[in-house]
Amino acid sequence: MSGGLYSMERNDFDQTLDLTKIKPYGDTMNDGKAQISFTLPVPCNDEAIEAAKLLMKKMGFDNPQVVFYKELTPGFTFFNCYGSTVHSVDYTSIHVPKVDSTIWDMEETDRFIRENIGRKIVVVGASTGTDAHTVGIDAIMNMKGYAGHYGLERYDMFEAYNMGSQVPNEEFIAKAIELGADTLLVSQTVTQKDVHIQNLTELVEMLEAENLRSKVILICGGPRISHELAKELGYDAGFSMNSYANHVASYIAQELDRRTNGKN
Ligand code: B12
Repeated sequence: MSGGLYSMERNDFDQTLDLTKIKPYGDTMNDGKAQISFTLPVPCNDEAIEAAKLLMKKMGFDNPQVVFYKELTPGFTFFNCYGSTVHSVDYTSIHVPKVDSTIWDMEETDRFIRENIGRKIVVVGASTGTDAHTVGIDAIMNMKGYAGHYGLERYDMFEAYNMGSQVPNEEFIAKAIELGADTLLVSQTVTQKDVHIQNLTELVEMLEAENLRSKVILICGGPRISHELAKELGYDAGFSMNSYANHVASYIAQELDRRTNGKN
């Protein structure tokens, strides 16, 4: 389409974007439209639908609409709702702490380790505590990797040991001592009732008690882990969704180089 009307509309549309007050984009800029899903612990009936809409209003959504609902099991109703949020955020004031390293591919990282560390880096990883999710730690460590990124087992210059899931912190530390690990990789997926915080904190405390904390690069990862949270909990770095083996591998190589060779 080459009509002037279309380009004019695009122009008007773009000019309404104010990065200090961003809202969800639905059909038009600043309409604030969002889709929310939740379950209410009440039977599936008209009163449940009304309750869902009232809740949406209390959550700051104008014009709430229930677009899908279904009984999950007697006494529980699942909802998909749409609404326009009245809230906005100042995008320009946001600062997100990030892992400080240059991201390399597998070959570059191997070459860097060979030239600057001069030996293989020993990495022990596990999904610890009660956490049974293995896919995240496998994605980072397994030979075949994930989404086109080979895992640490594939690297020439990493000695990678994946202990799997539901590994108690005591066993994890014992393995790290046995293998003389340079780096520990912890995966935490389940965050219900803050179980990940307790578990991640316990590991740091146990490492400190063994006088090991400062001797290892301690890294955690998972869908709800951020670098900021990881630092708060006493870890050196945290990795979240869309992170791959080469991200963590480059970080480990550069961090170990900083520590071993005193570089900044
Ligand atoms: C598969 C799965 C399961 C399987 C796990 C099988 C297995 N062998 O792993 C089973 C059925 C066992 C399971 C059980 C449970 N699950 Co489950 N599960 C999932 C599911 C569908 C996919 C998770 C997954 O594999 N993602 C793919 C991987 C590649 O992504 P990832 O883990 O985020 O990993 C990436 C990054 O986070 C990062 N990363 C991860 N770890 C690490 C570590 C390091 C060191 C680094 C650097 C990076 C890194 O790198 C990875 C690649 O990018 C999710 C929902 C979803 N769609 O995500 C729910 C989900 C994770 N499960 C959930 C829940 C609640 C449970 C149960 C508690 C359910 C129950 N009531 O019993 C149990 C818990 C069991 C236990 N004791 O842990 C919730 C978690 C909610 C929360 N925040 O707490 C989710 C989100 C589902 C939901 N929407 O409610 N689950």
